[in-house]
Formats: sequence, structure tokens, C-alpha cells
Amino acid sequence: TSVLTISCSGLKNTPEVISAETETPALIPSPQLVKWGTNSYRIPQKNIICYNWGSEKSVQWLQQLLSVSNIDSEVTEGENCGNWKLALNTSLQGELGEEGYKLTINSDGIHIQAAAEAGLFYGIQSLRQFFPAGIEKAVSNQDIALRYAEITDKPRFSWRGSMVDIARSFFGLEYLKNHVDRMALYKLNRLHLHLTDDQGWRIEIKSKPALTEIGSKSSTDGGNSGFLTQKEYKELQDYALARNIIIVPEVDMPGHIYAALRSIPEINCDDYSNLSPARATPPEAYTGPQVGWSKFCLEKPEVVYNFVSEVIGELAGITKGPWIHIGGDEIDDPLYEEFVVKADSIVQQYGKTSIGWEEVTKGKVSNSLISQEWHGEVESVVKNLRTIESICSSFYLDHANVPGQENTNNWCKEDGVSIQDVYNYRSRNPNAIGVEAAVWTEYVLNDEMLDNRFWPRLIAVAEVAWSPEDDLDFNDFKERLSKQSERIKNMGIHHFATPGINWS
Ligand code: TNX
Repeated sequence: TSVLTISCSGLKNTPEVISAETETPALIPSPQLVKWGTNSYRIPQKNIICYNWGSEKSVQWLQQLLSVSNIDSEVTEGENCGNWKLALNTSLQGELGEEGYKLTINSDGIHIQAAAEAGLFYGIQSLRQFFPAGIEKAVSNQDIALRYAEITDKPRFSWRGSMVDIARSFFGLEYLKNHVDRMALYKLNRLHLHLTDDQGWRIEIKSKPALTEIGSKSSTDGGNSGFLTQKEYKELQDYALARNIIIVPEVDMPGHIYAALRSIPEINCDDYSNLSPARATPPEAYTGPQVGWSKFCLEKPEVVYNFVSEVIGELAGITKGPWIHIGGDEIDDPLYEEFVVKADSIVQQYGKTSIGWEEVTKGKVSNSLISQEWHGEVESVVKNLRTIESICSSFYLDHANVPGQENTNNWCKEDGVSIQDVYNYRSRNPNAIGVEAAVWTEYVLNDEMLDNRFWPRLIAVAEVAWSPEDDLDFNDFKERLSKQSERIKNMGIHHFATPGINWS
């Protein structure tokens, strides 16, 4: 869509005000501050979107929102020339940061202000939740009334993430783009891709074609295999960035590495020499759920660090975000600490910041490293490292929605991780920059199952990540979630039908 510019003169706004009946929108995540008005603004036949320099992309998002509702709009650059106003105003930076916004709906129309593009985008995402649920499947609506409101909003945490394990079972570009769309509505902004594990290697590395020629063709038992080409990775990345979501790629090392070991003989201690000269026949794929049994041959540092450097180098080269995740979980080796320190420094050599699962903080990693906490042990706090909270009892969504749900892990919490367990998470860690929920896919074999694990629990993650802690109220959240059920259905999400939510 291109931005059409017309002159503002001669067009008269005829706002129609209707009163009372319009329901209070069920906003999730709950904004920092809302003042509801009693009346509503009925969207007129003729609409003008008025924007200032820098907000062109937001104009397109707003136009899209209006066009799926079959509402005609014209666009003009200026200060005060339409019933829809998008205004970038850098002087709001102090109050709103990059991602905050102000949204006002009154008899003059709709006004969104922010200090940066991300804030305008989130203002529009909030506005989207004022529209009828039908817009999520492009059902046009003749008569839309937007409840008067005055919102001032900004996130609690800068890191609001979800992790998809595409290594155990592969989920490709189409699923991930959908996932990004859904994340964006709830103001989540980091998509962590667990790209490699014992069961599969999922990212093209041009200097090491065997990684995908061999390593991508397997998966967990019953799951999907495959990989993202670099072209697809970049396409996903740009798609996500347009929605304020940064991709965080993970290559899990030095354990969880069997798919690479079977593809590249040299990084094994025995070179698979027993298989020579028929190296063309790799050892069998691994399709089980066991963890902690494979590792690089750390006694061959030259070969291993050369491999790590080439892989990280290529990945850094195609990654626009500032982070590379080096994994580092669940492995025991006398050379482990030395490895994570080197891997961290390799990431930095390529101009990126490392993230690792919390075990990496056992090593003398740099103080720029971000520790992703899944048990929440103390090292990172003592070392004063920034953390991402993925504590398994609240954020491991591979665990059951309700006790006894099939095809789930239960090692962290036998009864599963309920939506209330997610919602009740309270960070006690002053170094936390945010939260992230993970779905590991040893038992998640298709799109429906992955949807079922993420949704609606990821919506609770979004609220915990965004809304002020003092405002978190589970009963109120459940009511708003119930009111969003039609919207969720219309987005095509195969969500779990959480008890206690009205899914009508
Ligand atoms: C632990 S926690 C893992 C994953 C498994 C998951 C299953 C962590 C960093 N690693 O390898 O898939 O448990 O719940």
C-alpha cells in the first residue's frame, strides 16, 4: 500500500456521537492508565488520516485496519487535518519511551501520539481491540463505534518474548509469520528461535551445507523436519521487524548438538572414523526426547572453535537484532566453562551480544551477557548480569495446560503450568529485563498442537510482561480474555479451551 497525499482543505468532519451502549473494550495487555468516556465515536463515511513526518509506516497499519473494515480513508500530511491523527513527537520520549503511546478517542476522532514508530504501532494495536472482533477475519462492519477513552500506556519490561523450538519439530515460515502477527496484537516483541538441537538443524549455513543436507532431515518422533533458508530467515525477520518484533536466533552449544555431530564428522572426538570411507552414510538420526547426552569434542578446540566461529559469523551476518543466543544448557564437561567464555567472545567479535541459558553464568562470561533463567538460581544475580525470566513453573508452555494433558512435559511441574501459574508470576529479580515463554516441541508435532500450547497462555505472558505489576488481577484478566474469545477464534488460533474462560 502506498501513502496517498491529498490536501486537507474542504473536507468537513461530521462526527456522530452515540451514547452509552458500546461495550468497554477488553484490552489485553491492560494499559497503564485508561480513562473511559461514556459516549462513543461512530466512524463516519469519510475519513482522513492526518500524519506527520516519520509516521508513514503507521499510516499504512491504520489504513489496513480501516480497509479490512471497508472504511474509506484518505491520507494527508499535517498537524490537525483529519479525524484520525498519528503524531510522532520525540519530546514524549521521556514520558513514553520508544514503545509507549497515548491514544485519545473523543468527539474529534482518534488521536495517537508516540515518541517513536514502535509506540504508534502499539497505539494502533490497542485501537484494533476497540474494533469488533470480525475485523480479525476481515468481516466488514457497516457501523463501528469506538468508545471514548484516554489512554497513556507504556510497557513494564522491554523484553516480552516467546520461544519456539523449531529444532525438535520444524515449524516453517508460514507458521512463524502467523505467530508474529498474533504476538504483535498482544505487544510481544521478541521471537526467540531455538534453531538447533539433537533432533534437527534448522538454519541454512552456506559454508557448511551438510548441516542442512543431513542435519535438517530428521525430527522428534512424529514431528516435522525441514529448515529455514537464509532467504526465508531474512523474510521472517523483516516481517517481524515491521511489527516491532526482533528475532533472537539460538544455536544451542556445546550440548544439544547431535544433529550437527552427525552432519560434520570432524567435530566429534572419533571423526566417525569407524564409518570411513563411507562418510556419506551418517550415523542414525536421533528422534527421542532425552537431553544432556551429546556434545562437541571440546578436546579439539581448534576444530570446534573454527566451526563455532563460522556458524556464528554467518548467523550474525543475516541477523539484524543485537543478540545471538548460544544455548549452553544441560551439559556436563570439564571444558564447559572455557567453552561458554569463548563462545561469548566469538559472538562479540561479530558485533552481537550473547544470551545463554542460565548455566552459562558458571563461566566467567562478559558482563554484557544476558542470562535466560529457567530455574532462577543465583549466579546471575550475584554477578549482576541482566536476565530474561523463563522460570519453568510459569513459562514452560510445553507443560500441560491442565493436569494430565497428553503429549506434554511435566518435569518442572507435575500438574502442568496453568494460565494462572503464568499470570501469577512475580519477578523477584532486580536485573530482569523481561520475561519469555518457551514451547519445547519433543511432543508438539503439528500446528494445532503448537497453537494449543501457546494460546491462550501466551496472552497471560503478554500481560505480565507489559502491564504494571500492581494492576495484575487474574479475575479481571479472565473476563477480558473471555471477551476476546471471538477475536482469538477469528484469528484462526487453535487454542486450548481453558476452563474458567467463556469460549462461546
Ligand atoms: C529443558 S531448560 C530444556 C530443553 C527441553 C525442555 C523440556 C532448557 C534450556 N532445556 O532442552 O526441551 O527442558 O521441557
